[in-house]
Amino acid sequence: MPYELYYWPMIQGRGEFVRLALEEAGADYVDIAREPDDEAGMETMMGFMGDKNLRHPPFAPPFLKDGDVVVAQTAAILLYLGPRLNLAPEDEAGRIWTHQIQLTIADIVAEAHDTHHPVGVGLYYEDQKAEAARRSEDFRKSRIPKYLSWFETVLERNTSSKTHLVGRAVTYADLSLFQLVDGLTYAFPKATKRALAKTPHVAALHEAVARRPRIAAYLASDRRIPFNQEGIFRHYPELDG
Ligand SMILES: N[C@@H](CCC(=O)N[C@@H](CS)C(=O)NCC(=O)O)C(=O)O
Repeated sequence: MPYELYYWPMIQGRGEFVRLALEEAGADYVDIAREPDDEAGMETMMGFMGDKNLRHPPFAPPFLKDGDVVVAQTAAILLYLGPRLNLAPEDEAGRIWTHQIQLTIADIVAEAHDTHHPVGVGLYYEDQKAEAARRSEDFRKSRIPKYLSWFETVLERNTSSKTHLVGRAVTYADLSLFQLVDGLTYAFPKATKRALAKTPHVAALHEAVARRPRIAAYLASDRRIPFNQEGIFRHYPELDG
């Protein structure tokens, strides 16, 4: 049975962290809302979310279905998939450390989203531009450097490898840090370039993940949705600097 990923079909968004793990592992999976008849896929996804018989209803996409198991929340999905896809350490301490890193990535992803929607998720960007400018200035000057330097420290302190966050083999956390750096570079090219100049291990990890054969093939394929102005990482030139 293939894994079933449920996520919005037009954006990378949070679903991308799951897609990257499935792609790196060469897993058999179906991106339900992106099937050739994507309207039917969307209907299936929305129907699933509204299913009153579901004991564990997802709050929001992404969610993963593996047989009878349904898991939502990006970090929980990766916690579930990690050992199954051989993308997490075998020991419990290593797994919980990988999960902590993923949760920290989830934190900055939420902050990146809030740069363009600081007042309300349901409001247009155009209706919160002044607040977005203030929020982005703080994000650029304080939050991007703080988070990236923490990832740099994690890489420096990994005694087994300087190109992996955990141990000596690739984990889903490495793939997610790649995606975070890719997204920040798209949204805030100037600020991210400055931060990456001070975090060379993070920059090297980003390049190393992009060169992994399955990831490189995925990035070059039409399965990789281009960044756009509907996703989490949006490029508004006025918010960068
Ligand atoms: N903490 C959740 C957040 C899920 C989430 O916010 N999903 C977005 C798309 S990326 C969504 O569809 N939200 C709908 C809503 O919040 O009403 C995760 O990491 O998966």
